[in-house]
Amino acid sequence: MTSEQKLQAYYFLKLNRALEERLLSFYKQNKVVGGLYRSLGQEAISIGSAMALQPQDWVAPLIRNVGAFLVRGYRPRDLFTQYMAKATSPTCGRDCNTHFGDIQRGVVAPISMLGAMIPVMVGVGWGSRMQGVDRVGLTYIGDGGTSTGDFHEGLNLASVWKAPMVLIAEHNQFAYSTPTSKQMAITDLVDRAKAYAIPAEIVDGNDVLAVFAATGRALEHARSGQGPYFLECKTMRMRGHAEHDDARYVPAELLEQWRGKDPIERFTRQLLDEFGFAPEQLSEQDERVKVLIEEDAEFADNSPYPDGSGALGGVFAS
Ligand SMILES: Cc1ncc(C[n+]2csc(CCOP(=O)(O)OP(=O)(O)O)c2C)c(N)n1
Repeated sequence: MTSEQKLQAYYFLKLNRALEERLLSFYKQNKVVGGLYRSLGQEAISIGSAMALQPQDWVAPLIRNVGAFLVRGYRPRDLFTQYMAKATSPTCGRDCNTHFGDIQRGVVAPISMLGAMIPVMVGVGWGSRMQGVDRVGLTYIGDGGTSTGDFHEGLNLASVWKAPMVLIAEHNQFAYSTPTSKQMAITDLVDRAKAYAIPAEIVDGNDVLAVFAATGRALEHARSGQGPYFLECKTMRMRGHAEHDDARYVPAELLEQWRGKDPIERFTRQLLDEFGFAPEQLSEQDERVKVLIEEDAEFADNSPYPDGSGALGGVFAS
């Protein structure tokens, strides 16, 4: 990363976290429709990977990839209004949370079925190749999601066709309340990719620079016609599955251990101690985050709910 990119990464990490903290307040005020799924402790994965994409690449972010939406140009207000089902949201209140996208921004709208976006993004990569377009499809999966049929079918197809697809597995130790040890008989998710002859790397998911660099390698590999690439980002889910889940099944020592590896605190220390940034350069970014979050939270809070009569608009192609 250049110095400019490092500051940008810092900005997006802080924006990602501040956005979710503000959403938590809305949730406690009963203003969020449905659950609130957070990426606390995992922000470096979304930010580092999305920043490595080229403008022409397409990404399908999942529920814990709010950061990827931000890097692709969405504003906090888009997430606030989606979570609050407001008429001003990207789906005009028809759908919630991260179920939205825009092909113009290279964001493919995800659906909830775990693994389902993998074959879709294999198709994006393969279709682009057929059209002679330089485009890689990138998506994410949780550790639990790597046990689905779509994951295995998607990876197999990608490998056989050498589709330009990058898959980032966020190994955050738990699939809802199921620890990885009760989910699979292997320790590292990369073994699943290797079974399909897909090159795979284990990455420190709490290190934004490591994620950025590894995603760069993965994209380069896919872009050069060598086929898919798999990254396993080791991390920890620092909240429950969603805010309704108090995660009492997670051992306190495990959380404590990971608290010391917080990706934002760690990157901040690096910027100051290792890369020589001045504290004022970071506080300038903090101020930008604060102003934008306040402005967009107010926008979302004051936005109306959709008018029921328009519910069917935009559902079917005309
Ligand atoms: C095919 C499928 N099965 C079950 C679910 C319900 N479900 C949603 S998230 C989740 C746990 C996901 O765990 P993991 O893939 O590890 O991701 P994480 O939540 O830890 O980020 C489950 C079981 C679903 N959405 N899709």
